[in-house]
Amino acid sequence: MSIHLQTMGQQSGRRSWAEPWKIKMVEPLRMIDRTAREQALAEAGYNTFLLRSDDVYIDLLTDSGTSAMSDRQWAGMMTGDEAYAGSRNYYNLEAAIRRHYGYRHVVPTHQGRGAEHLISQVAIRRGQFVPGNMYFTTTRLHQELAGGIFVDVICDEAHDPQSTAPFKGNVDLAKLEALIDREGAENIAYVSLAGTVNMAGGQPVSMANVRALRELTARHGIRLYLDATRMVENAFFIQQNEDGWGDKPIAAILREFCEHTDGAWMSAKKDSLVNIGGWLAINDRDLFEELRNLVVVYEGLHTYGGLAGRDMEAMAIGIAESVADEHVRSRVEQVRYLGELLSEWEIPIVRPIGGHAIFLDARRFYPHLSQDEFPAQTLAAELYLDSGIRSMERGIVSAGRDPATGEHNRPRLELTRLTIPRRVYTQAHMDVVAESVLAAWGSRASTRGLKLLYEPKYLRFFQARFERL
Ligand code: P61
Repeated sequence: MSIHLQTMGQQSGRRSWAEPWKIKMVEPLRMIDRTAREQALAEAGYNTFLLRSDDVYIDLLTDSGTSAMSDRQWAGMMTGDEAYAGSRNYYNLEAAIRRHYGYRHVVPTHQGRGAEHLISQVAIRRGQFVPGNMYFTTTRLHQELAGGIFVDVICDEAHDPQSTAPFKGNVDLAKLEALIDREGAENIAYVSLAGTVNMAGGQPVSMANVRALRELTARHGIRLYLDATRMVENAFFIQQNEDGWGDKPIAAILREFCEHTDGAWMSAKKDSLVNIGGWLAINDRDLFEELRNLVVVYEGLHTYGGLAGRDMEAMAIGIAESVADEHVRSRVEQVRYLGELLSEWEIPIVRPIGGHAIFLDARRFYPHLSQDEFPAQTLAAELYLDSGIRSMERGIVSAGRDPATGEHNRPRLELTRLTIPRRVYTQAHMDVVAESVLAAWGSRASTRGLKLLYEPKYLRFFQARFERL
């Protein structure tokens, strides 16, 4: 194999550009030696969630809450108004959400799953169906805990890591229509649409698809709610790859997309560049009244929702920063830089390259391992052993068990996610990561799988333990 590196610009057939920021404060990294890594991993039950972060070198577990805040966000923290009720920072947050997402009523929550809990409790009647564009772990769990039955209506291409369709997050409207015909519109709680589909590899939804979805759901009187967690990144893909959007700013595309939906929930720990925070926003006044009543039971008063005033201020500023075109471009293109390097070395990853992470196709790393030997969990362990890089399993462990039968859910996708925090790592870090993946690829034939020793009841991937086979 001839290996030749290409600059970011060469990869995209144009002159290079650089991050639209410079570094003002640094956090030293530490790398422990191989023997110490072997011990740390065994103690963590071969689960990267159970490692101490002090034992991690480059942390690509998640892009959630791991972004670097700007000097303006830190300055905003100092203006925190920690009043129990009516904090000024809440009103700043409300204004930022109205301006950039366009929804009328805002309920803050401590993070995304707090919002998922509230919307699921209020909008789902026991036994109703909740169609969505592939499941997300916490989203589906809250829907199920509220008595809902999740149904995957994403397009077939999403389940194929090698399909290069540009909008693999799209809902298959025929699948949705068939569900409505079969079960009746009154038995559909709402359609749960995620902007960039995390479990599919960060794949976007097109503007054409959300418009058509809006038309279909409106015809049946069904509500359409958006998981806006990485919707800014979705807007970037529309700008780049959908006809008619190339000259529109990200901010305008985001607004237009949201206009086709009735409300949204958000984990602001991703797109919005904060370490903690979330919200729920909705246009319907009556539903809002119910939500803002429920938030006081589980999160906190409706003007803080489990957050400090300073956290809401950082979020309000982060929202405005997050929609700047040059920011989004540099964020998504850094992910792409890593992906193109790996592709050039013929390492199997999910294509097209998504917005927040590179997803390694663990089935093609380890064709000799059955899904019960946890190939993606194994690959995450191998990367850590090689270099101290932390990644995350997104396969059979993450998919959990069928609540009705108790059997493993068996997703077609068996992926290991290298998730890139925003504004944190440099291109040199990406090179180090790529070389570690290459090392794991080189030793793939002799890699043995894992055996599951323990799994907790909810969201098992966070706390499950394994041993080497
Ligand atoms: C992540 F392993 N994501 O990707 P909260 N919707 C979407 C998310 O990506 C999301 C939430 C809602 C995480 C953190 C995490 O199985 C896992 O603020 C599209 O985390 O409560 C979170 O937002 C929930 C990691 C969550 C996981 C669940 O890394």
